Amino acid sequence: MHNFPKNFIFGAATAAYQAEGAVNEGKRGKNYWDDYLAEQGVFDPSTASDFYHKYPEDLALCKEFGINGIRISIAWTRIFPQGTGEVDPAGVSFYHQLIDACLANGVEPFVTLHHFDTPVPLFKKGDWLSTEMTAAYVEFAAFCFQEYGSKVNYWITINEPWSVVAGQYIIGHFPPNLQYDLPKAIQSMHNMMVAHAQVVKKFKQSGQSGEIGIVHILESKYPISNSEADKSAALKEHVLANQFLLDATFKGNYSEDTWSIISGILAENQGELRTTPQEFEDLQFAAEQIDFMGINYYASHFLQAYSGESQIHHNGTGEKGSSVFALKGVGERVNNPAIPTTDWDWPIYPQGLEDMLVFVKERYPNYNKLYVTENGMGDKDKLVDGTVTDTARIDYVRLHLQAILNAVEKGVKVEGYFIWSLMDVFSWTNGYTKRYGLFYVDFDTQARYPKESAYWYRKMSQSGQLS
Ligand code: BGP
Repeated sequence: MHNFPKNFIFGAATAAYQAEGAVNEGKRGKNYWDDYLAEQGVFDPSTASDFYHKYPEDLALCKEFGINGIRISIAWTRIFPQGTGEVDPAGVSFYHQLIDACLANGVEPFVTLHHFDTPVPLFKKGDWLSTEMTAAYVEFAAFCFQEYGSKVNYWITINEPWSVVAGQYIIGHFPPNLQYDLPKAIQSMHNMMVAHAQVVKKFKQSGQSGEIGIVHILESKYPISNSEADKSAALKEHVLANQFLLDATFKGNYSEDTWSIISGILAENQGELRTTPQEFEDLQFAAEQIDFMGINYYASHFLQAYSGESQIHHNGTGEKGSSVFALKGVGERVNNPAIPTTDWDWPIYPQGLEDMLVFVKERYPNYNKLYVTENGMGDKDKLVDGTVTDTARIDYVRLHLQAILNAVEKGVKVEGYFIWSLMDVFSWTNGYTKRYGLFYVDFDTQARYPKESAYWYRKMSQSGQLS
């Protein structure tokens, strides 16, 4: 099958902090990346792709290249510089203009309320581990619904809870840079799901028009051998990174099989999960009311059993083969020689996307519909004669779109695809050398150049067929 479903969205994704730059415009407050990155002094996110000023040009490119959907996120600290309290009218008006420009160009905005960018005052209170954070987030969301609700048809509550906690509490490359703290990671995921649920409730109870969903990164996990021990390692990482969040999303609770693995991981890591009955009521409500889920998919993992202490090395430089990821009480990710990897050691495995889409349909029959809200290939692109010959990226995207069409043929409802990313953007832990865009950005001049992939994407979107 090569035909996309009718009205399929051929989109592209961005996130505020990675694209906008302009960190000193208006009264914008800091999120937790600003001081951390400044102290490190390795990457400067202050200009990024200058989307704050260049969005008219970027949206004109969308129109020209057949891109009819865009993921944007609202930077919380442009609206509430301190996370709560005083509102900055300049920030409020910026997002009106941005959303209006999307609509004027025929590009449907999918608007994310939290994409890795907690305001500093709330970060200091404990981020998603604190109840103040949840309360403030619900207020911020309600403000956005009120302000932009008449023109936004698709809202996303939170981007990738798993990546947030993996970065903050397991890998340690997101502030507060803790490592191997699985209990904090699990608690924070639960709290994020409760916050998501409260926002869904607010949205639905306010009689708002439009749809609301959440975006999860979902990477399939496979045992590297048929041994029971390796199978168990793969299952544990799957439950930790995928199923725990999916159960909360669609069941509104943690099923017995999920809970037995999560409680085992908590016990091995001397932790416990605190929950309240009210939280499960909210989760239940949201599970029944959620309109869609976005899946971000880049890679899958192969696992073997592991009995040592946790050990991780994050490959943030593109030095192939340098990654280590082993978690106490879970398992160890290993290289599968049959599967190619990117320079950042991400296994390229489209079958993992098809398997995941089918898994969601089968385990959660109430899922309603899905979008692939991020997928793409980070590479060390070279601009030659005004373009980039990014054949590897086209191959990567083609294979993943085929995997989506295979899943559609198996009855999974997938209504759109958003390539990560629209243009080259700032990568949180890899800086500017890991490029994903359909449009190359010269970060010195901020000029945009369509890559070969942009022309290929246009052909596909215009024909509605995978070529
Ligand atoms: C996702 C995030 C994006 C983006 C992407 C690529 O997890 O939602 O914000 O960064 O991954 O990741 P990276 O930039 O680390 O290569």
